[in-house]
Amino acid sequence: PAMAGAPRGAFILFEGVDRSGKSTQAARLVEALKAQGTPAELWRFPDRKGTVTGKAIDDYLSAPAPAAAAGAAASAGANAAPGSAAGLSDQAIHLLFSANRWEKSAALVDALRRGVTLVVDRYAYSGAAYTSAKRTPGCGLAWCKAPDAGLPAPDVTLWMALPPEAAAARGGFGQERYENAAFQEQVRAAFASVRDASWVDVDASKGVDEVAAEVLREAVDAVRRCREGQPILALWD
Ligand code: NYM
Ligand code: MG
Repeated sequence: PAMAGAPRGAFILFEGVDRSGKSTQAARLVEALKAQGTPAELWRFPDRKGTVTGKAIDDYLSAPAPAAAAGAAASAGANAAPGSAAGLSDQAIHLLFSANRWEKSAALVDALRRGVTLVVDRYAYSGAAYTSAKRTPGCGLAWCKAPDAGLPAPDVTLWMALPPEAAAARGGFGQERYENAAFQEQVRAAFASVRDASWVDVDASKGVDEVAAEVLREAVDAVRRCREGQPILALWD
């Protein structure tokens, strides 16, 4: 761990639709940073293991979604057993995803202050994009963003830009809720509404090595800015 007064680590975030290569690139980036002597850790949200909310979120995501139109496919299973996370309302699951981040926020800031660079796979932008894409009455963008306002903000957000055709060609969606092409396109549109000054576009349709090189350039730049004293900002404040 770095001594008090040592430069802080950077909060490097990956965002994108499912299958855009976030997890692959995040893992590679951590290794690349460590190889050049930058202490780095891989974090991901939802954090399914190290939190009290993680198990409920995992149950919700792995419960079979009701088969129907895109909107319905994203909604809660109406026939879920009482007490099961599978049947949570869109509002309740949204707040659990947010709480899952708040559970880790103090540890996140602590790690940054100890000089550890955090490479994070999804965060509050995913939260706002996935829930607002459901188009649930009353759950517009402002409602979706409110519970995450004040969280530590990323120093750079790497948007894994992948055209719909390229995403479709990758196919191979898993069995989780939200993993269907129609809903993913609604999510993509919602992401466009939440982008901010921290965002940098990465062409995720390129080969893995090319993407990794571009990602590393942006990450090294963020690490340098943080070393030079860029403060930790609050999200959406
Ligand atoms: N997801 C993720 C949300 O709906 N809200 C959130 O706040 C976050 C962080 O969880 N399809 C969704 C997006 C994903 C799903 O994430 C699981 P992953 O990275 O695909 O395992
Ligand atoms: Mg996924």
